[in-house]
Amino acid sequence: MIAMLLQASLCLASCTPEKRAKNTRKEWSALTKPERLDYISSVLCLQRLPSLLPSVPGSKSRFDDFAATHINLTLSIHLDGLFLPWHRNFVWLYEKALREECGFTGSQPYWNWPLWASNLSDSPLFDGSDTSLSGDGASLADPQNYTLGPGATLPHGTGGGCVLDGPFVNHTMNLGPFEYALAFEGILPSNWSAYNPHCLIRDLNNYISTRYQNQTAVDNLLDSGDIVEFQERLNGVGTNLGVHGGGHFALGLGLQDFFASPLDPAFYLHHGAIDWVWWLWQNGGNGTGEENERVLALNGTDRIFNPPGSDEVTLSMVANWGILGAEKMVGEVMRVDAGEFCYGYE
Ligand SMILES: [Cu+2]
Repeated sequence: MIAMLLQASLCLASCTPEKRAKNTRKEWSALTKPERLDYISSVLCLQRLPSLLPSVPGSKSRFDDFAATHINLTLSIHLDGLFLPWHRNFVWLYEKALREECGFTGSQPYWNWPLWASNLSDSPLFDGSDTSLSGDGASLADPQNYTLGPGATLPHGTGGGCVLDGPFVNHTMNLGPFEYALAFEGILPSNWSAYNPHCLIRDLNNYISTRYQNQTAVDNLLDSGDIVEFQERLNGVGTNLGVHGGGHFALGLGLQDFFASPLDPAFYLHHGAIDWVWWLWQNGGNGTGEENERVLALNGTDRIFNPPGSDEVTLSMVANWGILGAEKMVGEVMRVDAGEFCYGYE
């Protein structure tokens, strides 16, 4: 019955190969400079548009509305069964806002981690030029190691302070920051919506990206035999950061913030890449469409760390994106060529 309902709703919009080809998401370096500038100016526009979330004092712009929604839902959308489908629609809603509210004419780009893993500041994404998303932060006088857990630390990178150059040098993060441990304790602070302006920080960290973002790690992820294995290799186990955590940690405390990381525009290229590898993995299964068991494969609940008592995620579970977009069934966001989606990757 659910499958039939999904089938019916998915068939409403027809995603032809031609339509999909026009919506091809590319790695940042594959974009022409005018395409990069179009994306950057659209993000800057979203950062200027007034917030539609008056209940969140710290959300000052449409750009902030996305981070505020993510903060509010953090404890249900990470390290669980909702993680992949929720973020797929989140990035798509962001792309849609860039297009519809800021005149963006391209497709959401992504960050192909292994290309730049050994030298992040060489990446066209983080080289600090006008066609980057800004570069490293100022180096700190007394940089501290990052703590992953008891006895587990990682070295700091080359920055850590406010970004020094590029288009987002004046971008202000208006919400947070949140302690890393809060997510593990399952706590959303009661003052999460407070206005707390601070600069955009970055700490480019080649040690972390070399370790977690290399081609072997990505190949290993794509070799996962089932969704359980895929999620483990994506998110890591114990103090292994996995490919997902690696990308967050490799950019410093801003991206390490479980709650407020979408305040850095780089979030959407990292999560564009998460969506890209999920799509690659889904396509690696046998059969086409929903006969391919990977396409609708889910694992986990609707609560961080899948605690007992939380609800197992199913295709008919309804997920929400706050004011960013309509509620959807999880089954409506599993395919990039069905429902409201019609995009591909190259
Ligand atoms: Cu997230």
